[in-house]
Amino acid sequence: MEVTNKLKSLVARIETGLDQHVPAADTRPSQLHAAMRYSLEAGGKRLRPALVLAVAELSEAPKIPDPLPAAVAIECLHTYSLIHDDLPCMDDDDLRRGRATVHREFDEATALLAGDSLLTHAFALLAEAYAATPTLSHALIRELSDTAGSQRLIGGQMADLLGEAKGDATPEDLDYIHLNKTAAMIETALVMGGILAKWDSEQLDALRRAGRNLGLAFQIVDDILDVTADTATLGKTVGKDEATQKTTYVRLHGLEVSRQKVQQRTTEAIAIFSDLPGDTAFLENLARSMAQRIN
Ligand code: GRG
Repeated sequence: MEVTNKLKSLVARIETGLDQHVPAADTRPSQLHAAMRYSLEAGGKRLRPALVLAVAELSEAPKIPDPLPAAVAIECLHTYSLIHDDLPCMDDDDLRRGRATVHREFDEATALLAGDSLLTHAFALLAEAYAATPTLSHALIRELSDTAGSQRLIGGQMADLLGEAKGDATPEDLDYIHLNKTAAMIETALVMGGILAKWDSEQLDALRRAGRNLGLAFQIVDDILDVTADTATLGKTVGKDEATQKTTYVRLHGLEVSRQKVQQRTTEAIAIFSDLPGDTAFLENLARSMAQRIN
């Protein structure tokens, strides 16, 4: 199956999973649950949950647990980070996933609480859905909580805010920010898939290395698109990095070198994928198609 069709079928499973595993919009208090679903249901590429499912599918173990709740959990956590990132005290954005941001559609307090609830729900889901396999449940919770914590996702966001305030982030600062703010969640999506697939620590390390490369490529693509794409296509405000004089890969290295870096990181990720067990063609093609967003 070519990459688009396979991705479509994974995304369809993820949409069903989100509907099944997140409280209904009319659950009391309905304003909170409606706001959680408003942001989740706005769409998004569903890259992280698709990676969880795609890696779990590579398993050659006789029977593995359903990876869908884990895929939903990572999308809930990712969506919380986007809602909070858009708040006036952070990036102060009006548009996300082609819709008004949650604090614009509802209000700031509701957006804050909807983010908090999605974050908490991610861990509740991992605890509940895998309760029959406590070692697995623990491994997934540990993986996701390490990534979402103060030394990775939140730490990367903090460094980003401080770097933005300084306006003079170095290439090392920039790598620190994006290894933690962007690559960490992509790395963890792959590793959660590997944990579900019952892979050993060497294979999980390979997934981490692939995720690091894929995640940095993804961020550089994001920086390039902020300069070259339009708001309607991306569904979020473009040109913001330039307007806020933010340090980005494009600002530090220029468009051409940034494009080369995307290619290098993508090639590295593909090489690691190709050494994994099972049919890795989809993962390799997905990495290629992510890089092609800038062509
Ligand atoms: C608030 C703790 C906290 C963290 C925020 C995710 C994030 C960290 C900030 C969002 C801004 C940004 C550009 C982050 C870099 C990672 C990135 C490109 C996120 C957007 O991911 P996509 O493109 O979004 O996969 P969709 O909407 O497709 O899910």
